[in-house]
This record gives sequence, C-alpha cells and structure tokens, in this order.
Amino acid sequence: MILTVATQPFADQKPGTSGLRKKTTVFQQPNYVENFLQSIFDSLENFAGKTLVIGGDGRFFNREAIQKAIRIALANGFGRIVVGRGGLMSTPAVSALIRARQTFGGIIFSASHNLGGPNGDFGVKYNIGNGGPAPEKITDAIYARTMTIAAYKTLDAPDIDLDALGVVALGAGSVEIVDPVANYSALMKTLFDFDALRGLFASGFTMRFDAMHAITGPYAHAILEGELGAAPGTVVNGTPLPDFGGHHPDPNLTYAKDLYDLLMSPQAPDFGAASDGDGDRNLIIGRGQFITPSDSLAMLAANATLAPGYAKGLAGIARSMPTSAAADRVAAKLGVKAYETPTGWKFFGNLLDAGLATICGEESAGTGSNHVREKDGLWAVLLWLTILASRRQSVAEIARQHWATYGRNYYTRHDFEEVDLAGATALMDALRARLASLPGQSFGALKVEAADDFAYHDPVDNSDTPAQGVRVMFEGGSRIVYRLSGTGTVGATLRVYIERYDPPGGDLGEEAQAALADLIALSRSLAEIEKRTGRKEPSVVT
Ligand code: VG1
Ligand code: CO
Repeated sequence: MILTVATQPFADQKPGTSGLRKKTTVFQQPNYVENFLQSIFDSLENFAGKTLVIGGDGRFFNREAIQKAIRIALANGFGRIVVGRGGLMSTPAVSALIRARQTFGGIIFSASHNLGGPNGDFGVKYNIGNGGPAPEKITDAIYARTMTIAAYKTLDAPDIDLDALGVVALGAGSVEIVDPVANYSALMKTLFDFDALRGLFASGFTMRFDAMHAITGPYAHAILEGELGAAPGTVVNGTPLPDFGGHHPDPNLTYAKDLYDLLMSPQAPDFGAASDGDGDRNLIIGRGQFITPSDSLAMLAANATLAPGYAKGLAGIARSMPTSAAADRVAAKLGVKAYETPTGWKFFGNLLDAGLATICGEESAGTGSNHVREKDGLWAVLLWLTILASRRQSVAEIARQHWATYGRNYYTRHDFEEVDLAGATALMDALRARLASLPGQSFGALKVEAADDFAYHDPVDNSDTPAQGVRVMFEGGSRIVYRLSGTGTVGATLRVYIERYDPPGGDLGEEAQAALADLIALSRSLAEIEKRTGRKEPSVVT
C-alpha cells in the first residue's frame, strides 16, 4: 500500500560538489532522508516502471537509508530496484551497473572519504542514466524542491533482506539483490588483459592494496587476489566496516601514512595503492616513489594505449581546474585536446558522453575514463599494473622518464579544515576583490601573469558555471589556486593548491614542499590565511 506522509522542508539540503553530505545525526532526523529522496524523484520525469540502482559504501546508517529508498522509489513508481548485496556497491560499480543494465538512474549513499560512524558523515547522490552524477541543472531542481516539499510517498511494507541474492516482489514492483562485484569485474576484463596481469604477479611482483576498511575490499579481494593471483594478504583492511575502523577512508599521505611508510621502507613491495570510502579514489605509491594524483593522471594518459581498452588512442584528456597541468603536456604531445573543468566529477559527464575526452582526473586522487561516468579507484590500479607489466620498469623509473620527457609539475595541496565559515568567505571575497590588481605585480622572484575566478563554459550543453576558485598564475607555469570545499560538513574547508613547473632537465629535488617553499609562503600571505582563519598551518598536506 502506498502511503503519503506529510512533511515540511529542511533548510539545509543543498547538494555540494558530490551530492548532499551532512553529519549522520542530521540524516537520522525524522523525514530528513525521505524528504531529499522525494525531492529527487519529484525532479525527474518518465521513470514509471523503470529500473533504479541503489548502492552504498556500507557506512553507518547505510542499511536503514537503503530500506527507506527502496520503499520511496517503488511508491513513486519505479518498477525494479537493483541493490548490491548487503547494501554495498562502490560508486564506480554503481555507475557501471547503470550503464550495463541501461537503468533510468541510481542512488548512491556515501560520504566518500569523510569519516563514518554515528558521529561521522553520511551522504546521498543521484546519478543519471549515463551512470554519472546528476548535472547542476538537476541538482539545482532537487534543491529547489527540498524547499517546498510538503509530503513524500512510501510503501507500507516490511524491510527487504538485503543479504539474500535474488528477486522479491514489493508493492507494485520488485527488488533485485545482486552481487556487487560481478558486473564491475566483467567490465574490467573488457579493458585490461587479465592474462598479462596474472603473468606480472606470477613473475614475483608484489603489492599492497589498502582498502581502508571501506567498499573496495570485496572488489580488490576478488580481482587482485582472486582473478590475478596476487598473494593472499595483498589486500589489507579489506572488510568494509560501518565506521571504517574509526579512520578517515581518505587515501592520501596523511590518512594512508602506514602504506606510505611501508613503500618507503626496506621491506617495500613493488607497488602500493589505496582507495577511499566509496571506491572512486586511488592513491599510487611505487617502491620509494610517491606519485601525485596529478602526475598519475598524466602518466596513465601517456601510457593508456598499453591497455586493450585504450589501444585505439585517446580522444582527449580532461582535468579539474586545480589539478596540475601535467596532463595538458601529455595531451599536447598526443595531439589531443585538454579540457579544464570545475572540481567535481559531474562536469566530466558531458565531455565523456560526447566522445571529446577518454581519460579524466582530479588532483584529489581521482582518475577515470569513458568506461563509467565516475572516477574509479581500482580501475586506476589496474591501468598502473598494466603499464608496469608491459614496460617491465619500476614506478620510479617510469616517473623519471616521464619527467625527463615532459618536465615535472611539483604539486601540493594544503587544506585548512573546519575553519570559521565567515572568515573563509571573507578571505575568498578579499582575494576576488584584488584579482584585477594582481597581474604584473611581483612577489620576490614570482611575477603574476594572470589572475581570475575560474568560470567554466560547457562545450556540450553550453551551460556556464562561474566562481569556481581563484587562480593566481605566475610566469613560468607556477600557480596558486584557492577554493572552498563543497564536501565538508562543519564550517568551511579552505583548499590551497600550489604548483610549479620545472622543464625537462631541471631538478628541484625530490621534496615537493621544499621545491614549492616560496609559493607556499606567498599562498599564506597573499590570502592572509592566519589573520582570516586563525590557522598558522594547514590541517592536511597532500
Ligand atoms: C572533493 C575533491 C573533489 C572531488 C570531491 C568528491 O571536493 O576536491 O576533487 O570530486 O571531493 O570526491 P571538495 O569540494 O571538498 O574539494 V569523492 O571521492 O567524495 O566522491
Ligand atoms: Co569517493
């Protein structure tokens, strides 16, 4: 039986960079998740009888949210709901399944790299029929709807057993519980030569994959150890836990420090990688050699044709604006177009759909391709393994050759997390007010060439997205970028992205923080970070 439940709007349901993210306790309020889901369905048309995929990263409140979503989606007229067993499915696997089954869309419950648990964060995101995050036109409509909603529809029905594979009837439709890994694993086999990868591990190649107690555990166990013959124990922290073991499931040098320390030690395996809460990010570390996500994008793009799925070459390469320009140099050499988009994977969807770009990436440890419409952590690992299997060189040798050919973009991101929102907003306003006066000014040896607030024009749908971050560009290819995060849940997080280009033959040394020291100091003074946020040092450096 369909129930119509009266409700009233919450004022805080504005989707950010990647859906709606809030403290779990906010999501647990009566009607909170129901309102947002109903607002999603109210913003969509012509889905009666169609199929919806629902997945989650397994964090605390995942099962409850999925039960609610199943009832609300069926009450709104969807015909079939496809759910990963246990309510689990990684973000790239949801994207892959939407595409494989040509479903109407999907719902992903995740707050990605944010802490989980009762005191952590929760999130929800709607993905469209191409498998990618809903574009701004839809997220704006959803937000508008959340402000006027007066009722939601649901079913008067018991919970579904999320752990039993198979189809059960519910309301006027049905729910299908599927193995969350099977379709994803099959897709990977179409892109990569699994025999060659098996050969790599059979030759004695060793790696560690840290799933950070999050969603990629089952995928990595099945593919790396199961299919490819990596030694048992290759995957660590491979069982998804509702609180991610109390850790941030964020694969960076701060939260995956154990992995970094191992790869820098005498006991280092050949290769190390990690993924995040929902499986769309990747961290790549070779023995003794960390690869920045921006460099990883460039190196993957430069070598992509070694994988069968990309043997015909790349149509183009896209990166988010704060991502280093390393990938642009590869695009130039390949003679393909380089695209620069705002932060967030939703901006890559049109480029991929239109066949303008094949590989995309973000400095925040996200890389992916046209195989899905999300970034994909394990995909990046398999492409790296393909390159290592084919070139028979170490990660460090591949990096050194890359820099010798293209030059090196030294890169770091400094995050000032959970600072006062008013102070951070004032900091950005003050920077914006100075933009016109910066070009031509010199700060020591650094001369400003241009400064702007990044605006994106989508070449496919001609939409415009203004105010995506302040860029200060210096002569010689150095750059400081400032923007406020759209995924935090407390106060504001100021992200400062710092980059310096060193042409082939140059050598600023191994230490990025040292190679960027003058730019880092300038990034602080230019934006008056200490005065406006009260913080002398960033909370996270990646
Ligand atoms: C961050 C990253 C961005 C990424 C987004 C979602 O956004 O900077 O590159 O696309 O998270 O990633 P922000 O607005 O906090 O800078 V994930 O792994 O949450 O889906
Ligand atoms: Co993520």
